[in-house]
Amino acid sequence: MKLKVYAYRISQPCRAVIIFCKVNGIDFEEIRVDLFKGQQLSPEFKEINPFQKVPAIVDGRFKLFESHAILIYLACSFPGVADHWYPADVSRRAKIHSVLDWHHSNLRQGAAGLILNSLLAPVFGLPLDPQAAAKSEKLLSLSLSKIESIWLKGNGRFLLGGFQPSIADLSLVCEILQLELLDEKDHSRILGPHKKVQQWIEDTRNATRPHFDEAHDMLYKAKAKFQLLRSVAANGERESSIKKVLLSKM
Ligand SMILES: N[C@@H](CCC(=O)N[C@@H](CS)C(=O)NCC(=O)O)C(=O)O
Repeated sequence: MKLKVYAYRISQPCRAVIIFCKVNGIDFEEIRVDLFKGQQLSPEFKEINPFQKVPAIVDGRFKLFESHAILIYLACSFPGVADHWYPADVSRRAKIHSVLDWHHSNLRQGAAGLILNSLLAPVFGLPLDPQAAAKSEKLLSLSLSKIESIWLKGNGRFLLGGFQPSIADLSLVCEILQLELLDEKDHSRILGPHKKVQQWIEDTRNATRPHFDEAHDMLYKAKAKFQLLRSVAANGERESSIKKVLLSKM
């Protein structure tokens, strides 16, 4: 039976799983769970992930959620996945786990917190929260500095000094790509100072082409919609307009 991937491509961990499957020739069926329509809350999806979040997979009778666990499972159980994605060497593996664990309480909190509180909250029935957005931006900027000074400090092109990407590169780069939804000024304020991060994003994109751009297509469409919204909506209308714009077909 074909692997099933439950995903919505606006979600960064979903994009990481989809890109990984495509780059490694893993045959899968993508099942869209539209977060903007609340499909993750359906009783059917709750049977697959009781936490009602994407991504999740079903492989035969085996169900799994949490993108990092999914990437590790796929790397270990599907033949033909190149070693650099999740090396057999125990120390290199452990270093990858160390980056992935750090990611969840640092980069992800910063980037996802910023986008949620400054842009997406109304889609989930929540108010925008500029104070929470500012706090998230601080954590995000600090996380980007740490990535540069710790994991990208050597001559390698990828995290931990490698010349080929691992699942950690994919997970972290997909997280950062959601910043595309910000307006140009905020995007350059945050990413502009981090030249090594910018180069690493490009290297990861190049190493996973054309799947990287294809998986991000929905994000770029949402970006274009937000740009339009910024140019037409006065401040007062913005929150209700965000929801309308994102619920229109992507
Ligand atoms: N740590 C989880 C995060 C999963 C997650 O937060 N998914 C979000 C989309 S990025 C989601 O499904 N949100 C829907 C909701 O919270 O209702 C992973 O890496 O898979």
